[in-house]
This record gives sequence, structure tokens and C-alpha cells, in this order.
Amino acid sequence: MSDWRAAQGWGPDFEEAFAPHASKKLSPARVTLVYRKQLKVLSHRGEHWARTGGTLIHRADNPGELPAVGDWVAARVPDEGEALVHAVLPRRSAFIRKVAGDNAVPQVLATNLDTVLVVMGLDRDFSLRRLERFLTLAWESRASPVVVLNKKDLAEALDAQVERARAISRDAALHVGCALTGEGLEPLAALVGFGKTVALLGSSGVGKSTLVNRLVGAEVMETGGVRDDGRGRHTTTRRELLVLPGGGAIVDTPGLREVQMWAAEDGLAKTFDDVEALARSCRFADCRHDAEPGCAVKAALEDGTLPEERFASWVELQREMAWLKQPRESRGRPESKRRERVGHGVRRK
Ligand SMILES: Nc1nc2c(ncn2[C@@H]2O[C@H](COP(=O)(O)OP(=O)(O)OP(=O)(O)O)[C@@H](O)[C@H]2O)c(=O)[nH]1
Ligand SMILES: [Mg+2]
Ligand SMILES: [Zn+2]
Repeated sequence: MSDWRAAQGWGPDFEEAFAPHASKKLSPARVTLVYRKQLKVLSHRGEHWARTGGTLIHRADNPGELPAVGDWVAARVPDEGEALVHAVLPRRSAFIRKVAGDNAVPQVLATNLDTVLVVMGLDRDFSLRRLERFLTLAWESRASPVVVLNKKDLAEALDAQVERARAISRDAALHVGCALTGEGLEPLAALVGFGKTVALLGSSGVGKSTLVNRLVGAEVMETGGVRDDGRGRHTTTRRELLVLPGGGAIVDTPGLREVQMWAAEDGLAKTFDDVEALARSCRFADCRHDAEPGCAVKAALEDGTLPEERFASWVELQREMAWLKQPRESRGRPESKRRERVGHGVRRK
């Protein structure tokens, strides 16, 4: 009877979380789109509009607790018209970043994911530092991160780029290919299908929607090519969960210009396990890796086994996370701190 749920990854965990709502005549549904105050959900009725209930809005401590794309919810689903979401079921996984700007507020990009495809272009977009940010949040999400280096055909120094990205990706799988032809990306097909949810994240123009079309095997998303009428380019503007006919789902997202940290200590430890292992072997447990004797980090920096930029990146991401924990009044601006640290742009005393 509820095959559509299994197809979307429903399992005993959600069944249990939903049980108390069943008696209130609510139905399970999965959020496929969040657009301002409007939601779209998939329910036994198919895909239709929904709205977040007032009680849920009032009880939420922060926007991160409101329905996000991928969420399983308990909703009142009438025979026709809008559904009303009463509760969000606990998430198996969630990809969260800090909203852009100075507010320490979480933005939940997608939830209940099995795999996060971190897509990066081998052309202009290539940045190891950004890859570290995405990987940290992807590990923290509890989904499996998979790095996709796309636009192989446009790579200027393919072997060197792949080698450097592999060194950063560590435990995450990495694939190199071309979304236009599908070459090299065949293994990704195994990640998509019945019961599975995959999300694609990365900068704008790296080929996420092109890859979605390839994985789905149809032109379901418009991609960044110049339009036929020659006016502007197609770029994805909404996060959207595409329900696949054979089961499973793919979440395509608009390109992210910046990926600021949200609390992600575990993700950081995973992404920087090399640096953290060094830090643990410093003589002093509270070593600041500055001028202390017996500092293993400093030694690795000096003999070149730990690249300077990787260390700087680890320090920076920790700093962003520490900033989030400070009380609002003493926080200051995150950006100004970053400039000081990196040592370019405006210096403030
Ligand atoms: N040469 C080359 N071009 C590609 C490849 N993959 C995608 N493209 C092109 O790159 C452009 C951007 O692709 P999209 O798939 O729209 O990129 P996106 O990541 O979805 O971009 P946003 O929606 O803005 O986040 C399009 O013109 C694609 O045809 C590739 O492997 N090689
Ligand atoms: Mg797109
Ligand atoms: Zn040290």
C-alpha cells in the first residue's frame, strides 16, 4: 500500500517517529520544494502544495527546525487542496550551512540524504579550500560525501588537479569525468535508485543540473547553456527534490557562492584527520601550534608534510565555528576576522 514511502527511503526509524502522529489523523509526506512560505510535498495523493502549520512555526527555536527539502513530515492531507504540516520527523541526515551574512542562523539545504555529491569544475571553479568546506559540511551531514570533479574536457592540468583533490578528499570517494557525455561518471548511477536520496552541491555552473539530467536519463533540469532566444543563461534557482519514477530522489540545488561553516566538529575531524592526528601528538594537550615546544603541527609545517594552506584552512574553519558559539553581543563580524587571519584586505585593530 505505501510503496511510494519505501521508494523514498521510509524505514522503521520514521515509522516509529511517526506513530504518535498517526492517531491524530495525520499522514506522512515528504517535502520536495520550499519556496518562501509555500511547500510542496509528496504524499499518498502524489505531489501537491502544502503549508507549515502555525504551531510548528511558533515552537521552532530557529529556521533549521522548519520543514526543509527532503524532510519527512506529519501532515494533514485533505482529499484536495493544500496540506498542513504539523511536525518534522527527526532527520537521518541534514546538510546545513550558516546563512550568508552576519547572522548566526542555520540554513538546512537538504535532509534525509544518503549521498552528497560535492561537484567541482576542473576549469575555473577548481578550489581545494572550497572543497574542504563542502567536505566538512558533507561529513557532518551524516550522508556519504562523494567528490565529483567535472568538466574533465576543460581541465588544464588534469593529473595534478586530480592528485591534489584526492589528497584533500581522503576517505570520500572521488570521480573524475564529464557530465555532458557521462564519461567517467558511470559509477554514480549506483548511488541513485529505489529508496535512495542523492543531493548535488557546489558552485554555480559546475554542471550539477547537467549531471542530474544524466543520472535521470532525461532533460528534467534546465542547464546553464545559453537559451535558444539568446537571453541570459539557465541557472537553477530553487532547491528541488525530484522524485524518480523508479524510486529514489535527486535534490538539485542552486550554486552556492559561499559556504560558511555551521557547527561541524565531527565533519572537521573527518576532513582534517591528518591535521588533527598531528595536533593530538603535540607535547601539550592545549598546544596552539604557535611557539610551543614539541609541537608536531609546527614540525610538519616546517618539513613540508603539512601544506601551509591546509593548516590555515583548518584554523579558519575552527575560527568560524568558534564564532558561532559566542554570545551575540561579543561576536563582531565573521568576515572581518577572516580577512585578518588570511592577511589580505582590510586589517582592523
Ligand atoms: N565542457 C563541459 N561543459 C559542461 C560539463 N558539464 C556541464 N557543462 C556545461 O556547464 C554549464 C553549466 O552547467 P549546469 O549543469 O547548468 O551547472 P549548474 O551547476 O547546475 O549551475 P547552477 O544551476 O547555476 O548552480 C552548461 O553550459 C553545461 O552544458 C562538462 O563536463 N564539460
Ligand atoms: Mg543547476
Ligand atoms: Zn602543536
